[in-house]
Amino acid sequence: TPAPIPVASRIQMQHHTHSTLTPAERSKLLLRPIIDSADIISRVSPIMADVRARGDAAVLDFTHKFDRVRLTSPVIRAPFTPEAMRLDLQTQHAIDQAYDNVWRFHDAQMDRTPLVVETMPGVTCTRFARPIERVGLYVPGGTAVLPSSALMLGIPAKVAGCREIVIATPPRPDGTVVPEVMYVAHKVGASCVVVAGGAQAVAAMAYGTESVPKVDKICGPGNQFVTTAKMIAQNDSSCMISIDMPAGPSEVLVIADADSNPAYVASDLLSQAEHGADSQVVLVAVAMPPAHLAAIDDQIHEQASRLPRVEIVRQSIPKSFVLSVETMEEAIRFSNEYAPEHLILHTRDAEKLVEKIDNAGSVFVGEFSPESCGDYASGTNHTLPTYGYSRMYSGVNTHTFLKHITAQQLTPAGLDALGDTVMRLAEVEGLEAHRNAVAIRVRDLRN
Ligand code: HSO
Ligand code: ZN
Repeated sequence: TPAPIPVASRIQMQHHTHSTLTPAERSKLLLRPIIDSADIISRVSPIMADVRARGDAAVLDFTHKFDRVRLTSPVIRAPFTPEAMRLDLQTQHAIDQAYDNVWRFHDAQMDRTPLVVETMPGVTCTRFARPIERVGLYVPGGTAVLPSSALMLGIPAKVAGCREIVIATPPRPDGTVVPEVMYVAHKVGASCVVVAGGAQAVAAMAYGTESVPKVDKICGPGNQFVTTAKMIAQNDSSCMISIDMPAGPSEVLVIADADSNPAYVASDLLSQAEHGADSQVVLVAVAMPPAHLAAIDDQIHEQASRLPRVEIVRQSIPKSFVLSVETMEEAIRFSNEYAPEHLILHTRDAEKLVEKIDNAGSVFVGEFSPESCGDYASGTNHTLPTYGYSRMYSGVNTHTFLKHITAQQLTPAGLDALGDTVMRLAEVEGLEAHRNAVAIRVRDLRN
């Protein structure tokens, strides 16, 4: 038998048993780590103010300072050169297939037919969608290159019909942008790639610079600086932009029962844990025999030890936890309260549980549906609400890049029929001009 692994180096999640938790302990498990937003705001605000004041020069200075690259222009304009997007065939094929699936799913979401409702005879209300004209898509760099994020943002923007798509992403040490991102930028028809990251990239797209187009909406994941910059820009009426959603570190909650495959469960937990030291990973184990739980623990340690990003996992896994519950109802209740970004169901009859899910960014049903497929290529979007925001936010989708306009048309008979109601309500509110706008017409109609 192999020597036992020293406790200190064992990569292991914390264990809790639901039935022994106090209400306070249970509430604590539902919380995410608190982010010190005041500190981040105080660091991000001056960067944004500087980009707003000095434009390109400020962006280039921050890129020099934070990415250690001296660029001559912060923008690569389309058409992009073949060299900038040169890929091996296998990578290109993988991107193409992912593109097709994500396109298919997001194209099906497109709102092409106006809604027309005659609410009463002669009163017709309609609603129709229009693309947001100019959008800025932030594609993170950092510890991993993420061309998949360019796909997940660029495809719905293109399906929606946005007139200008701007992609921002930090440079590599040599000052170039990874060819995978350039290739996706080309496929989605981006007008330019802003070669900058962090708050400076968000500021450039929010305020516009000499070379960076000002956009109407900024979408995409990012670290706390990017997220804070998006929030600041959203609250600054001088730039008038909206954002997709607030964002925190990436998360997964796995519900597994005694039927689950320990190796598969561990692999899913680790695929999330490798994202960052702050990744949130939760396993809710339903009526699971101790030996089964131990097998999952062993798999986590063994698989993690072989990962190139084991040092990240070593930080995220010990902050993560397993919660043992007795019933599936308890598991679902906990998951709905936690409101995870990703929910994976490693249970018997997983598809029957889906209707009980009230809060989650995206659900992965059954043991052959790893989160990785949704992260890259099955068709669903991977830009999802974290931090419990799946209670009230949807993930990025085609509607993220659309807004709806309503319209109405009343016939003379319709106005005659509705007029008294409107006039009475205007009277109640003491708004005589409102009442008059109807009265002046019905007087003609009724004479
Ligand atoms: N799981 C991440 C998305 C991603 N994974 C990108 C791999 N690349 C947040 O949903
Ligand atoms: Zn992922």
